[in-house]
This record gives sequence, C-alpha cells and structure tokens, in this order.
Amino acid sequence: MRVLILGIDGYIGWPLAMHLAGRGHRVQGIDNLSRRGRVLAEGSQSAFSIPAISERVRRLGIAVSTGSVGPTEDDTLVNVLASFHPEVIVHLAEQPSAPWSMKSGQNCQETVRENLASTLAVLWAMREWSPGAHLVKLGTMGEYGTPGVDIPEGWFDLEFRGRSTRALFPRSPGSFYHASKAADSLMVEMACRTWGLASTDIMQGVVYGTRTPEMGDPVDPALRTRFDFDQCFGTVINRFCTQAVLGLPIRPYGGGGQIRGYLPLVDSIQCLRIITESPPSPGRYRVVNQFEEVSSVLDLAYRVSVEADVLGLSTSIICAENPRLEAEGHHYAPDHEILASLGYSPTGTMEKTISDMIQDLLTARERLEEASGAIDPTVRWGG
Ligand code: USQ
Repeated sequence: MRVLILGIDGYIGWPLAMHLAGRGHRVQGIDNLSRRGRVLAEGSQSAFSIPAISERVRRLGIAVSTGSVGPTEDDTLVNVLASFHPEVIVHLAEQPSAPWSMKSGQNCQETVRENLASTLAVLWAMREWSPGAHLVKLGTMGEYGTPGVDIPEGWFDLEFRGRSTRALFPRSPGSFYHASKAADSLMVEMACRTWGLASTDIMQGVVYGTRTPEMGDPVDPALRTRFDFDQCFGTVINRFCTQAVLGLPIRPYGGGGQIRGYLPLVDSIQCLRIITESPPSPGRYRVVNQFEEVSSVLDLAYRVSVEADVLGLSTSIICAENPRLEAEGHHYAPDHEILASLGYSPTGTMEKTISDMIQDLLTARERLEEASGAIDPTVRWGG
C-alpha cells in the first residue's frame, strides 16, 4: 500500500515508518520538525540523540517533505497527494502535549489552531485529491475524560424521552490539547458522513517505551526514535523511568489515583499497522480504543520502582502536588475489543518493557542529566 505519514519525525511516526516500510509498503512522510524545536525551547532534549531528518530519509530510502500540514498556505500536502496518491494517510502531525497547551494563552491557541487546521487541511485535500484514501487519525482516550460510566468504542445507543439513536459518546476533555482532539473527531466524523470519506479515529492511551524490533538487536542508535521526559512532552511511565535512572524520587501527581489506559510503543505501532491494513468501508467513521491495560498512576510508580530495584537502582516514590485538575479514584472501564477482533495481540508485559526502558536510559544518563531541570512540573492547570 502507499502510506503517507504526517508527523513522520515523531516518537510514533518514525518507528511506524520503519515498520510499514519493512512490510513492503511504500511510505512517504511530511513533518515540519516543530517537536524538535519545542522540546529544546522547554530546556530539554530527547534522551537519545536523533539523526537529522535528511539522515533518516537516507537510512530508510523514503521521501519526506519538511513542510506544514496547515495552518499556513503551504501546499506541501496537496503536492504530495497529487504525486504520491496515498491509499492510507496516517495523521500524527499535531501538538501532542496537554501541559504545553495549558502553559499560556499563546500555547493554547497554537495547539488548537495547529491541530484543527491540520485536520481540516487533510480533510479538504482528501476530498479534492484522495477521496478513496483511508484516513487513520490519531485521537486520544483523553477525549472521553473520566465520565464515571463505562466507555464504548466511539458510538453508543442513546435513549431519551422514549426515542433512541446511535450517538458519538460524549467528550469531556481535561486540557485544551485534549479538547482540540475532541474537536478533530467531530470534524472527521462530519466529513465521513458528508463527503463519504473513510476514517479510523484512534482513541489512544498513554504510550511508553524505547524500542521496536526495526531498531535492531542490539539497537542501532541511528534508528532510535526520540524519547522525551520533560514536564510537557514526557508521558508518565517514560518520566518515571527517567526519574528512577537519575536517582530522583518517582513522582505521581496528587495521590496517584488517576486511572488511564496504557500501551507500549511496539504495540502502538502494531495497532497502527493493523488499522492501516484493514480499512473501513467508504463513508464509514470507525472509532477504536487503543490501549492494553488500565492502571492507576500510583501503581505505575510501584511497577517502575520494582523493575529499577531489580536492576540495582535505589528508588523512592514521593507524590507531588498535582499541577493538573483531574479526578482521582474514579471508575474507568473503556471497551477495547475492535483491535483484538482485527488480530491485535499484546507483544509482552509492561514489566519487561519498563526493564528494557530503564536499561536503555542508563546508556543515556548524561543527556538526561543535562536536561534534568526540565523535569519538575511548573505548568498548573489552575494558573
Ligand atoms: N502524571 C503523573 N506524574 C507525571 C506525569 C503525569 O502523575 O510526572 C499523571 C497525570 O497527572 C495523568 C497521567 O499521569 O493523570 C497521564 O499523564 P501523561 O502526561 O502521561 O498523559 P496525558 O497528559 O494524558 O497525555 C499523553 C500524551 C497525549 C495522549 C495521551 C493519551 O501526551 O498525546 O493523547 O497521553 S490519554 O492520557 O489517554 O489521553
């Protein structure tokens, strides 16, 4: 298949490109490289040094355009669609950090502008140039929030005053970033219903990990994906492993009773590949909940601490005042059957992945130390 990956330079985009190319798909990409600059602006850096995009392109033998996917007048996307004719467009080209979106009014506006504009640019370009392509859109489990009832995969049966309908499950995002993703979902669903486009909207849980098989065994440093651990772009398990490696306390926010869905990087890539290779029928807006297991943040801290101890590191867990406004000790039971029905099966255990991560991060200790000042949370939801 011809697969266009928007956001190919990112944490998920790069390993996905390697995986799909390795399976014989023709891959091209677009990226404006904004993530690299934003992490540096946070006073941080990827734990692993990432080759220049030109070097990545050379290693994989694929074409990558370094332009934007909206909101500028840049026509990179249209040019690529018109020449490459992708059968699948994987849209990962968004600002992905909740804390970054809550840091200032400017960051918030940039997040909403970029995320919605890129999605709209993709939808309009598809309508014109690739109406038969399958849009694989990365959304987030955080769109649903923590509603206190079970969460279906996108759609549910709604009964009200004696009448019933099939409706999209309500969204209750906890940050402007998550709100931008919820708005994306509305746009994509409308475009499918109105223009007959086909899309899979992925409600993905929090991803963690450092390795995928395509990076080699032993890992070839030039094939690694980026790994962020700063307060904005680092996700929770990745940050806990970093704290363990640096000898810092592992810091769940609040009492650690927030429950989320998690999956390792290798299985995020597996799921994206399965979705890419199993498109929905034309005009269908399909929603999948993509995560492997649910866990409280405090439980994650214990699991990281146990694996670190096995590797001879001495750890402590000290809860930090929660900079976010979010529920703790809540009900959390999302469905996730669709991917299993398409053939997904988990690759390994969280414990093994955490152990691999800690061992990988021990080799990057110097770079982690250089940016350790960017770890503590200063962005507060309440201002
Ligand atoms: N947390 C801590 N300590 C930390 C960092 C986070 O306790 O040092 C807690 C947070 O308060 C939250 C949970 O861990 O309750 C998850 O936080 P996160 O930063 O790992 O994830 P989140 O902000 O929700 O966003 C991340 C990605 C985002 C993706 C989302 C999936 O950055 O792109 O959409 O995970 S989900 O959370 O399911 O919406």
